[in-house]
Amino acid sequence: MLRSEVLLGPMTRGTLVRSWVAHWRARPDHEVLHDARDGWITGAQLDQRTGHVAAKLYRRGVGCGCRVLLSGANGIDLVVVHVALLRLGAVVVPVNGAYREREVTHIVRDCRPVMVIVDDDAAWSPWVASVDKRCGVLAVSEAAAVDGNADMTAEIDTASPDSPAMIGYTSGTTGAPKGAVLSHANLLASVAALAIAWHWTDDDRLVLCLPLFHMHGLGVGLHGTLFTGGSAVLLDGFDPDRVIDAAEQHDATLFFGVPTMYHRLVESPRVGELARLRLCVAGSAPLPPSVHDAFRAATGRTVLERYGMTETVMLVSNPYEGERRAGAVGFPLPGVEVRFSRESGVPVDIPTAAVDGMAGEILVRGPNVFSGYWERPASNVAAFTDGWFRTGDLATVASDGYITIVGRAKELIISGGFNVYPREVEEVLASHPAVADVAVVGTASSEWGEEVTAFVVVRPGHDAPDRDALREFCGEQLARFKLPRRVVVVGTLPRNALGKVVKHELRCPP
Ligand code: MCA
Ligand code: AMP
Repeated sequence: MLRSEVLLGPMTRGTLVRSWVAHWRARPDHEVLHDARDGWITGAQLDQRTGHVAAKLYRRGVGCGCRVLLSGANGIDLVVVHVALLRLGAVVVPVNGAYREREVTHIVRDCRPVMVIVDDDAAWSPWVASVDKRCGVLAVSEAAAVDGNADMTAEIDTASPDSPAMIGYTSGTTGAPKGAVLSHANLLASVAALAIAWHWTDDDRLVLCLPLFHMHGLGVGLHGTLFTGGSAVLLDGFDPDRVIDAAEQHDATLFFGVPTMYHRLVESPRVGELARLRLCVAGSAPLPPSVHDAFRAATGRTVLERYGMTETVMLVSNPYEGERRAGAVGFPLPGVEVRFSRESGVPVDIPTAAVDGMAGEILVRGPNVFSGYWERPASNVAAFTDGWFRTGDLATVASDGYITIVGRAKELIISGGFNVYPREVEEVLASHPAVADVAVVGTASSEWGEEVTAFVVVRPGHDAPDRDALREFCGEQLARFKLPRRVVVVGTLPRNALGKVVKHELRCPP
């Protein structure tokens, strides 16, 4: 048996919430989470408050297996509601608060939640009602409040490991956002592997500014903190000074961020102060080696880059001990198996790929891997081959086993760690009266990694719309991070014999 299996086995029995509750009861006075409004909350307080909120939500109709959309700024209120829902056995559907009507109604229509809990409940109420009038809409602050009814009880912490805990909306390799269903066991296995790989313990304290509506902030940052029994300082947004101040004031040991955050940190004159941290982890998009090197030069700390996905949580990581190689993502995490599909159709394992050095699509299997997309039987057939999930990411393996992501076989732009599906932006742009044809691609950007760029063919008889006009038009329907940062007007789009746009032939003017 592999060492990792020996280590991972006992840690992954039970469910995520039961592992958290065990910590809170073992160390009731331990300060677990901090936010600027409420200060620290202890394990005992979290246990009591999440139990109370679970009972309150139960009385409002949220039961085991019910889907609930959750969206809010990072803070203890949001965490209390998230944990309460998981303790109830409800299925949390985390959603970006920047989403507009089109994006929200797609998700509501798709997963049919019984309740939507969101910071901006006034804005979202009519959107939700336009799909389902019976679905309740509640502000996060209201849901998280303790309302004095001490008699409230509900059956909690009884969800089985295989029951669904979260549905994360993502595009998969093609198409519109669909819900990746993750079980309690999937989420537990993921953080158990990270605790081993990153030597993450109850002595650690994380500065957590990643949004809690994506897997990086939620499934890694928050769940890992609660699983290890450590603590986290929650920041409601990213700013280099706030991260550095929080690390100092709270004696933090860990920071997790997307490459755009590291890009901004290395530009701060104070970045050297992050030398106090034990471990800095990057992921969600490739960390440019120049940023990796600049961070090390300024702090003496070597960023540990890892690779993950909503459907699998974390997959591959640079080693904690040993070389953290710039530009590479490292080795499969404990319990995770990786292989590569090849054009021949015959998949190869890591040693074979390390010998031939050829790129292939990463396939993955393990206790962390989701079971499929919500109500998408056709997508699920395409997403799995012989039980292995197709990531849509292309990688090579070096002779010493380090995996490097070299590209994507899926249509996806990653801007500042947020995913943008070109088709979604194309559909909105195509509905503009002056746009005859459009293609959206990601172009290289030192700050954002990739920038949303639209190539537009103007409809005869119309003036070419400028960038700001198109952004405002799209902003009615799409979250602002999806709006094109560059617009290039072209005469025609290059198309192949099947009429499909040949995107790699699109070139931005210098
Ligand atoms: C904000 N804006 C963006 C982005 N973020 N534009 C493009 N790409 C972005 N990522 C726009 C806003 O719409 C706004 O535009 C303007 O920038 C300023 O907004 P602000 O909120 O002040 O931006 P910021 O605070 O500077 O945000 C940058 C950020 C943020 C902190 C890097 O994007 C962020 O938190 N990214 C992390 C995303 C993440 O957690 N990804 C993990 C996915 P306007 O002025 O027009 O309104 S999970 C995943 O990928 C897997 C599992 C994995 O491996 O981790
Ligand atoms: P999401 O769909 O938001 O879960 O984003 C997952 C995708 O982010 C992966 O399929 C990769 O394309 C990308 N990704 C995550 N981490 C890395 C990394 N370290 N290097 C390159 N790409 C990454």
